[in-house]
Amino acid sequence: MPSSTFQNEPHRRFNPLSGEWILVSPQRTTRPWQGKVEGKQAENSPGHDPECYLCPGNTRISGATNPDYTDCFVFDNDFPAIEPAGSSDKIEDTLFKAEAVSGDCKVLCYSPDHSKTLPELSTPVIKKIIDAWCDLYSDLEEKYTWVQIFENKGEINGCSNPHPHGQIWASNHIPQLINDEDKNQQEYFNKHETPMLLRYAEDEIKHYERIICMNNDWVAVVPYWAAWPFETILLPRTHITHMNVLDEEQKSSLADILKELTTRYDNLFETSFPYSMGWHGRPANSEQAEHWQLHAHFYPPLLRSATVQKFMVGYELMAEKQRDITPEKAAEMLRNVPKTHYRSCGS
Ligand code: H2U
Ligand code: ZN
Repeated sequence: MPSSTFQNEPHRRFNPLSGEWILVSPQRTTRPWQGKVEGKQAENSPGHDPECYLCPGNTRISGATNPDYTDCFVFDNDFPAIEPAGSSDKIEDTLFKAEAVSGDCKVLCYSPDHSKTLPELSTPVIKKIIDAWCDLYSDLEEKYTWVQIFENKGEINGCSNPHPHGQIWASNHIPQLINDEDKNQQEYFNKHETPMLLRYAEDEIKHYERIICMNNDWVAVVPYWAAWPFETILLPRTHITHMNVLDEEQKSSLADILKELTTRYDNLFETSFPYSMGWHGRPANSEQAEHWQLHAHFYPPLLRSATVQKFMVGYELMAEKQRDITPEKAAEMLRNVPKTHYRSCGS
């Protein structure tokens, strides 16, 4: 939907994927800021840090030593949030319901180079990360119903280590947000006989105003219903239910768009842009999954500079999520920055 109607007045937008409403207050962007100012993150880390738990050859907290890896490196999380040997215990009480969980937690180091995050890695290296995601997904979906691939980047975001890495948590239960997306996509599919996010990508391409970048296979947009200021969703342009069905060409074009999107993020405030990103696709062993469309969410916490953070507090915690700048304005800002990483300019 083109949104010229609501560019300057408070309004709410509906997120059909999560089922939530979001309050948008574009008139508020001129308010003064006297709150917390985050310190800029350290910019020049070494290629190998002897103190880093994730660098090749170093010893982790558990005492295990990392091999001298040269591509991606996967290891079992030394402090897993979910463990393989869960029981099947349940508490069925109406007000005190609980169930046991079991699963597996892995850490994926993207590269041996401690100093480079995703946008500064080459596309062949990013393609290897995508291959690693697919391999981990196939292994884990044999045993678990949900495989969550994600990356939490940046100190401001609570990430414990600047070494480029992501995580994979697999579980025998479908987590809450996935359950909501599953239900909403199913309802849409039943009514319209087409996957919601495939139709959504086609519509966004027609409107163009929220597009950041695209190629033959993928499109990155600030969703119409974005809650975080520079939130994006990365969508395939054809019907793809989950990661393992991507062919080589789609993986290469995914590497290209991941590099471009994260480069644009870094260039926006000339900082290593923090975010939480993660992949959603059809749950493992789904009998009927035509309603699912693979996608990645990026939720960056920054608001208006490298040092001013968006806090989801107050009204957001008590009532509903709220944003000031419109998704259209955010998309325009991301579209207008250069495609070449600011740290590589002139080098
Ligand atoms: P972040 O993505 O939030 O930085 O987390 C890194 C993960 O790496 C975290 O889940 C694990 C932590 O448990 N880790 C190890 O398994 N071993 C270590 O020696 C350091 C960190
Ligand atoms: Zn490191």
